[in-house]
Amino acid sequence: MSDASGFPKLTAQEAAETIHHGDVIGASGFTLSGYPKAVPVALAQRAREFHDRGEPFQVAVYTGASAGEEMDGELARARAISRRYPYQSHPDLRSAINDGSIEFVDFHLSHMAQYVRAGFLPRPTVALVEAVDVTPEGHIYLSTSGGSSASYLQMADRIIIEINRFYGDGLKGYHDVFIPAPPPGRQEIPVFRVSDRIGQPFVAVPRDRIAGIVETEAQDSTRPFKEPDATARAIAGHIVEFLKHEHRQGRLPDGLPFQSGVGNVANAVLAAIATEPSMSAISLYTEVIQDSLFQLADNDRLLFASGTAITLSPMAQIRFRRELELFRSRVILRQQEISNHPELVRRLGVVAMNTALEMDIFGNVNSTHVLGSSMMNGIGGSADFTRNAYLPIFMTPSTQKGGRISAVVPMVTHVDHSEHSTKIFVTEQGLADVRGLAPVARARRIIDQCAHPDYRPLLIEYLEYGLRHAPARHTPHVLDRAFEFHIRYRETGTMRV
Ligand code: 0RQ
Repeated sequence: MSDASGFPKLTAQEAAETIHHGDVIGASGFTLSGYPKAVPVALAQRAREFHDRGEPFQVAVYTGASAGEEMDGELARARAISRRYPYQSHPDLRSAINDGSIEFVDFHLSHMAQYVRAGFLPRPTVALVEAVDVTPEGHIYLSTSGGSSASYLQMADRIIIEINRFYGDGLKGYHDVFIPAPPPGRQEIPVFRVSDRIGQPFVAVPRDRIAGIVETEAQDSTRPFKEPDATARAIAGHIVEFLKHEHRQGRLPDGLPFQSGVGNVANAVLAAIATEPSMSAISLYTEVIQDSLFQLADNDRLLFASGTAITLSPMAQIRFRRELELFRSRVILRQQEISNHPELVRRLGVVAMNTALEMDIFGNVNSTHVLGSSMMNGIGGSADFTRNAYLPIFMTPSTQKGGRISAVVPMVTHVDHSEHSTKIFVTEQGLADVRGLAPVARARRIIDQCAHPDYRPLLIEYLEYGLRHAPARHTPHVLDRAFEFHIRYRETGTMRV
């Protein structure tokens, strides 16, 4: 049977049968949005059948970022993934990575497509993408995420498209697909305003590579947002006060766009901007557009939103579907290489707000590795933005696990964002602006403003001890004590003494 576009219409199972052990799948999907939802489930089943017969069946999976339960959960549990790049957030996939059975490489998201095109990574043999439409000439209209799909689609031998009818044609026109030329011939990427469109609303592929179409009608399997708790509200409050202060000082020009990471705290900060009477309307130049889009729009605070994915809670997806026409002129979805591009982040003057697992007194940030070895999600786009932002902000609650873990530690156990990139730190305790401060002054400010009172004396004692005993006073670390918080946590279950 064929679709109106002339391509074979397949069941998910038939599509999965075209995928073989050893294939490299370049898939759509970015932070639980716009990922394929039917074929991965059938592929997991196919892998289990192979394994039951004692035969190997594993594929490498590249995406934009994290995919939902139907893909990352199913494939991980079926032991169907050999390698996974460049970001994930599913608990079952995470545990397979941490038990060493899946090779995971944690890339800066802006690098992924270029690395694949350059041949640094094995070429995708199959592209598996979710779209809302495909035309007979092979123009594919992606669904809720851009990710790295355009590059995967252009490189793969075989293309399988899941046409998801949940949003329908209303989502057509949201994407702006642009792939930069390879160096050394590359020119500037001509985005000068957040709203600039520079490409096509579809990905064009040779039609003979489209192996078939699978129809679905399913929402992205996101979770509802929690109402911001007191900690999230306090963090958001400090950031809003700081932004107002910077504006009054003439250091924060009107019109700079914001990037905000994923999660409840990030969403709470944008919600606070939306409801603060003295803030003016803002643009987003971000990777993930979350529910705060609506709060900004409802409060007349949204100028424009550019991202690579629109990741909405289940209720917000229903609202978005209803209001697709309304938002069409105010939202662009780009490829992640463009949404996160250092050139553009620097040019546009993005104010970047990301979340840390832990930060150290000298300003290094760990966003990815618990106790230095367990992968959480990945660096994602946080460094694409932080390193190049006009103003980079890191936020986190000052403690975790009922106060047993301090987010401010003497030395982080893994460095994602070094002291050279970071500038502003926020916890519910307060905000530390360390611009221009040398390491010791920076440490005093971070301890004073951000550490939980239970941990402040321990951190001050470490710093003073270092000033007396470290080999140098510039960054007075004492190597045999630098991980004492973490070691104490491992041995006693708390970082407290
Ligand atoms: O554990 O799940 O058991 O409750 O980590 O922490 O406080 O719920 O915070 O969901 O905002 O995630 C950094 C992981 C924060 C995320 C991180 C434990 C904590 C909890 C989650 P539980 P919270 P969030 C845009 C930008 C990197 C990528 C990025 C992230 C769980 O923001 O992945 O920024 N960032 N991308 O208890 C041990 C610590 C801990 C800790 C927190 N110090 N030690 N456990 N936890 N701190 C998106 C993309 O790029 C795609």
